[in-house]
Amino acid sequence: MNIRHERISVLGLGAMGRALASALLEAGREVMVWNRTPGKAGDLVARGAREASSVAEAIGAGGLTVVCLLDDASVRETLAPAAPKLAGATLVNLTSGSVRQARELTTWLDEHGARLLAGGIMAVPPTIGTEGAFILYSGARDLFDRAAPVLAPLGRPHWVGEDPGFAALYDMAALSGMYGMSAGADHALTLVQAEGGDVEAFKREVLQPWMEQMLPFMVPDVGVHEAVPDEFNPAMQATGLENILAASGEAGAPTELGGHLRASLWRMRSAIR
Ligand code: FVH
Repeated sequence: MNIRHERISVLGLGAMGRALASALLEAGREVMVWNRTPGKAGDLVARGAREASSVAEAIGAGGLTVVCLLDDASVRETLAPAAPKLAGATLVNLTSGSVRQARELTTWLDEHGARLLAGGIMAVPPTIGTEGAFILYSGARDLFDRAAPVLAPLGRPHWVGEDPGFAALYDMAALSGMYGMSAGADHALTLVQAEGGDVEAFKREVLQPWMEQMLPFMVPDVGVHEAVPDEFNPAMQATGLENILAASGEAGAPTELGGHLRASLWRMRSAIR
């Protein structure tokens, strides 16, 4: 197979779908695009993409079909009318969804004679195709081996197993980690502002250097809650978390913003008992 000339169809031209199609065009791939609402393909067509008039036409163009829509329901809604044309097709679903949804879509496509490589994008539209971007894939290894070189311009391909649900599993888990950090930063700024601190100086001079200092320890040292090591001193950490929650109460921060603190407190208290 000539990788450069592998045909790729992209279903979905939202912010992410457009970034994917753009990176593929940039890498010299033959790209066909489709979007539910017309009028989003103009710049891509000007750069050499062909616009399909139907989902079936896009899937029938041969090669890989990358699906990047809002959610699982929109994927099902989009693929259902094209079901009779799916036999022999290879789809790569980069739409966010759950483990169960990925497994069920694999089964449904299999029943229609098509194969699925499930994916999870670890990037945002502006970072697609840049050095840090990577994409999780799960499903049959031979599918991954075929698709990875073709899709490499989107971000480093990383296979996480045969179970089609695993790309979604690792994607959701990694996002949970990211939102945890973001919630922590959000709560921190709320406290500083509520008590009259200089938010910009705090961000620049305290929060960012502190988070940068701790990040290398956070992931390697974290464990599941049953196994908080003694050297973590869970009793000390529980007292510390109670202090932060008390400070949060004094500052009048919304209770919901401290959810990550209560989760950590629960974890430390569980480890003490
Ligand atoms: N953007 C991001 O930062 C994140 C990064 C990580 C991965 N996500 C996931 O990527 C999927 C698409 O996200 P998006 O950013 O492209 O989202 P939108 O710009 O909102 O575009 C949504 C597209 O989905 C189409 N669509 C929605 N509903 C339907 C439907 N019922 N039938 C067919 N297509 C549908 C929509 O079409 P239209 O509104 O233009 O007609 C857009 O093409 C998503 O899973 C993220 O979680 C992105």
